[in-house]
Amino acid sequence: MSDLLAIEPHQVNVDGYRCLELNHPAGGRLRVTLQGAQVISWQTASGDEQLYLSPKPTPDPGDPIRGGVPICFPQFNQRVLGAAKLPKHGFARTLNWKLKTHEASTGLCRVTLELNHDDLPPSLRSHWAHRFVATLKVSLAPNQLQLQFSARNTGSDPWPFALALHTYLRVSDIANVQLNGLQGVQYWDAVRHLSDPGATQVQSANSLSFSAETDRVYKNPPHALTLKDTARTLLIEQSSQFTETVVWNPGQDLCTRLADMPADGYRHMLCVEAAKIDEAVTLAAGQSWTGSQTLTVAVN
Ligand code: TA6
Repeated sequence: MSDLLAIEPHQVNVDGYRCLELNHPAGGRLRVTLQGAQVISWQTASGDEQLYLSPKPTPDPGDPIRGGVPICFPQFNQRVLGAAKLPKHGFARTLNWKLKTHEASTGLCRVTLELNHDDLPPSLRSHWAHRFVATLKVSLAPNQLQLQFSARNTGSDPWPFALALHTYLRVSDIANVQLNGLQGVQYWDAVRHLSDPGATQVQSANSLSFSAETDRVYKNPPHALTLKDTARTLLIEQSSQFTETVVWNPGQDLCTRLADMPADGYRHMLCVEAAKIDEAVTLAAGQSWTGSQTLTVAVN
């Protein structure tokens, strides 16, 4: 492909993290850390940042990065895999992934990163002995970001996993934001019913706005939602393999207790997460699973 060299990803250091940076020939820039294969920055051709990244450092090097798109795999929170003693939100977000390939065509540039069982330190292998390959394809097009995650069982025994693309969207102020498209969808409210996962409600209004801590798991949501902010509308799509959408904002009180967030950080972010968490996926030997989230910006 003739323009491959022109948009080859180069390595940059952002706040001490090794990142791959991709610049789209038509404008737009993407940064992905090797720790966690975490997209920490996505700017559209206008130069506007679309993702939230906390300006506060993490308490310790190697801790999860607060912002961008953390990959929660093979566990979500500490909820899904029961007895497996895995870190909160799994191990994928704190381990170093490897760049496998990069591709380019006129409308799109893409990097593919990979993590497999050999990347796990012995302390984790004792809790997760399964053989796997996890792949993240990150594609940048004008005004569009797509993340496609795949997991493959390369061993001979089946194993289960949960997953979320824990996307932190940057917003002008959480008070200005409406998330549309969830009307009629059943959800579990983790703020009100943490100890009762069976306590579900139905979203009555089409427009969801945010004035306090929000942590909800929407079940069988529609394929596409829209986020309306003052200066932009964002289309948020997830493929059907993701059967839940998690909506999270810590609100003022919880935010002050998060060591890696500034006190007003909650005002500038909203997580809308493509998730597979109500039931774990079980992969038989040789089997794969793939799902994607796509974000498209339209200016108001
Ligand atoms: O996705 C929502 C959630 O599970 C919340 O309950 C909250 O804990 C959030 O993720 C962030 O988790 P973290 O481990 O990154 O602080």
